[in-house]
Amino acid sequence: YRFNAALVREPSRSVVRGLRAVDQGDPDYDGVAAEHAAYIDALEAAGLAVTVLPPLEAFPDSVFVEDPALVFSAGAILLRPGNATRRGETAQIAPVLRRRFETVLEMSGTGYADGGDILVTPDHVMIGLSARTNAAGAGALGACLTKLGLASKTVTTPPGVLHFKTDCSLIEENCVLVTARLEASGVFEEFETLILPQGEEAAANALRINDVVLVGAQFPRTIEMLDQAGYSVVPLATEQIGRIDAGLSCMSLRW
Ligand code: CIR
Repeated sequence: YRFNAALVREPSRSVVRGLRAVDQGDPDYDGVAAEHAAYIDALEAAGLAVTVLPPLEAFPDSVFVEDPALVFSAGAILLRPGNATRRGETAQIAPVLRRRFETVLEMSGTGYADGGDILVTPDHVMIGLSARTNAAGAGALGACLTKLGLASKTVTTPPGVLHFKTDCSLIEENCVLVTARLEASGVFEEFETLILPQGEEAAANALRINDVVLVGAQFPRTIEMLDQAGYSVVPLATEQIGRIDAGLSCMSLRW
């Protein structure tokens, strides 16, 4: 969670048609844009140099740059997103990453993987199987990670949950913020855990950046829990992007 730089993409007007599992009504474009602007401000305040890419009207979900690629200081990996409507986002972000990273790897084969399913921990990279990341994709991604000198392990996402990181985030080298349903799977046995209060599961996709933790502002009990645990919490509105199943990690790539 120690980073110097981040890449984000401005939401397109088409963001109102973004994918969602349950329709709670379209997000409002101006609302998404405001949440995104506040997110950029928070990344900068946390010490990151933020590069802002232009919007892509043809890809409603392209504001979620975390999904088509993974970045590390050692290099980047281009992913093949699990939902067909998002697959073209990789070709859009590839040249940007090639300009910045000497090593840019591509997954072999035809499997797929979304960045939202990848949790980077100090010892290994966890690859969550989900409707967006299949076994073939996890295998191909694992091979790319090996080339970058990173160990990985494949884990499972609770049924019906969009991404592995919909339900967890790393907030300390050895501590994760996690939903009770994911914690019950035993995947974080070697970690300390902070369990999300019942009813605030959607706060699990928080984002630790340097000395602060970005958390959805509409989750007061989670904010209080983190505050009491000694974290410096930055609450950010996520109500509009939340309508298209997004939280705080999805809107940036960090390294
Ligand atoms: C999607 O379904 O792909 C988008 N509406 C939400 C993606 C959220 N991404 C993430 O959590 N990494």
